[in-house]
Amino acid sequence: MKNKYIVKLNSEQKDYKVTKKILLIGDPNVGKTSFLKRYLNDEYDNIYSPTIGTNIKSSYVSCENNIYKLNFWDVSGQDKYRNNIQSYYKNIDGIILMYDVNDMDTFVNIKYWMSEINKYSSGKIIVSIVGNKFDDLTSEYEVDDILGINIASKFNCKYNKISIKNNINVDNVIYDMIFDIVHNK
Ligand SMILES: Nc1nc2c(ncn2[C@@H]2O[C@H](COP(=O)(O)OP(=O)(O)OP(=O)(O)O)[C@@H](O)[C@H]2O)c(=O)[nH]1
Ligand SMILES: [Mg+2]
Repeated sequence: MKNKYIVKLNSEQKDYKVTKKILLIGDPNVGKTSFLKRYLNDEYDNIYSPTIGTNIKSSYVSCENNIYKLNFWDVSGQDKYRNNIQSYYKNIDGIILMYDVNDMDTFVNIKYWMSEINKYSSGKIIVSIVGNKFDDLTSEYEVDDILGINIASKFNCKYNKISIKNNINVDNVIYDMIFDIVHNK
């Protein structure tokens, strides 16, 4: 298990080795801001309040005796609140591309978000396609699991299904990504 090598550090760390930039993108209301609330503070809010522009939040992880600072860029899914798109994609190490398993449109738009990634980013980037709101892993949803698996394989990305509400698999998305970033996979 890769994840046993990674430890989340909640307090400010002065002696980190390097900063990694992780971008969260995807349609409005899929759960990007909720993801960070859960990962960073273990909080969850039922009320949707759209992100305006971009919010940057930091945290730290240790991986194999080194500490990494993570800068998360939480970008609005609404075009009208997004500007200076080039700056989001500058020097990124990882992207969390999220959709809502109850909303097929947000899944169909993965193609749009992938084309944006290809247009604005360069270099080696780990992209994780994340299907959120799998609140009950045994239930059926509008976007079937297999569709997520297939699109991730088509675009050569990672795939994770999560529920931020029920705290299923959220931290693993980050741990998985950091492991691959550190090992330059
Ligand atoms: N059922 C369910 N609802 C969720 C889950 N995660 C988030 N939500 C809800 O979905 C909505 C998502 O809100 P945000 O996280 O602000 O969405 P966002 O992707 O940041 O949206 P923009 O900032 O507009 O791009 C909120 O009402 C959350 O309560 C989940 O795992 N399950
Ligand atoms: Mg948001």
